[in-house]
Amino acid sequence: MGSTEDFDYPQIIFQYSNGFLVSKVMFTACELGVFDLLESGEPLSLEVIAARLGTSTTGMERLLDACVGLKLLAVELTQEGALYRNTEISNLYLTKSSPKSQHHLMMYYSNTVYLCWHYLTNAVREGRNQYERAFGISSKDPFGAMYRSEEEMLKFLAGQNSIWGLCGRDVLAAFDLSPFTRIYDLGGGGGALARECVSLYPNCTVTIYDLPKVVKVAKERFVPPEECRIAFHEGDFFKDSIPEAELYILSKILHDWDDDKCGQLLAKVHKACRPGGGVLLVESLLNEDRSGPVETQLYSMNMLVQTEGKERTPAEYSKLLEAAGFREVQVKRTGKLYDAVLGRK
Ligand code: ASE
Repeated sequence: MGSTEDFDYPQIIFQYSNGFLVSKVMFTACELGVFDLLESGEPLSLEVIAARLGTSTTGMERLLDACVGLKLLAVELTQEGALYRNTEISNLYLTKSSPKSQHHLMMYYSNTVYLCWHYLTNAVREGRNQYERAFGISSKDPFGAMYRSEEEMLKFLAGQNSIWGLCGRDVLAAFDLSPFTRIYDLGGGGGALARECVSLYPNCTVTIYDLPKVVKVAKERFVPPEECRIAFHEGDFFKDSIPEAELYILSKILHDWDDDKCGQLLAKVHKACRPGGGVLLVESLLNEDRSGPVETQLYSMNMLVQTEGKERTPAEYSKLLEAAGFREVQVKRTGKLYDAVLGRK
């Protein structure tokens, strides 16, 4: 990096300060349905797009141009004027109907996560989540707050599900899980990871263990009934019993809780686990020296504003697992957002 760029003109500072403007442009284009409208491939004019989406032309022109700058749209000048179309990346990831769609995650970030981040300063001062300030609801029970309405719960579950379309295979293939046939996905939510698991390992059955209201919407909205290798178990894994299984998947669960709660949960899982079985943690891992990856550092801040947890290093997860009685802890980084840690009983 040249020193001129670093110090005479602080490009990176402006880039960072514009970060939230960039996010909001992408979220807004998703929310208004710009990428869905352009999905067919036929390029459309500003006037047609604004009319079809029921927006002003003044606002839509600004939004479309900014999306072109961000490479989420492409523009071409023709005799009839400017025509806009999706780029390959927006077609794949930002349209609702694509199998790899991240649309629901974008909506969750835009309408929930964004509001909590408004109070990041308070979160750092106080060391706790900001549900009270952001939504006027008690933050004592983070999932009571996150699932405060069926709509909020659906947005969260759909958002989480979309991530497994991108990272699910990698985290499940990080270790050979074929010896484990009876698997419980604790806090399995919308079930997308369970579906990846039964598709990758033909001899396993996966039981999604989650709160009754989560199981209800998972059955109604996310897991088709013909998926006969997926079962459900309604319960609260902190309060209710955990049935015996060979493998427990805890995917993005420990990052929601402090060390004390993680210890309680892992001890309970260890007790329930068949000898020779194990536990698979799916989490975004910090480097041992906490120097990165920056995505994980940012997610850890998100856990501060939204939950009681944090992102951890492999050594921190190993320590939690070993304290609960698990051994032979192995860590596999996938190179994507989520990594895998396996412990054995
Ligand atoms: C949780 C996960 C999330 C609790 C709150 C959360 C996310 C946002 N808010 O367990 C998802 C994190 N982001 C990605 C890309 O996975």
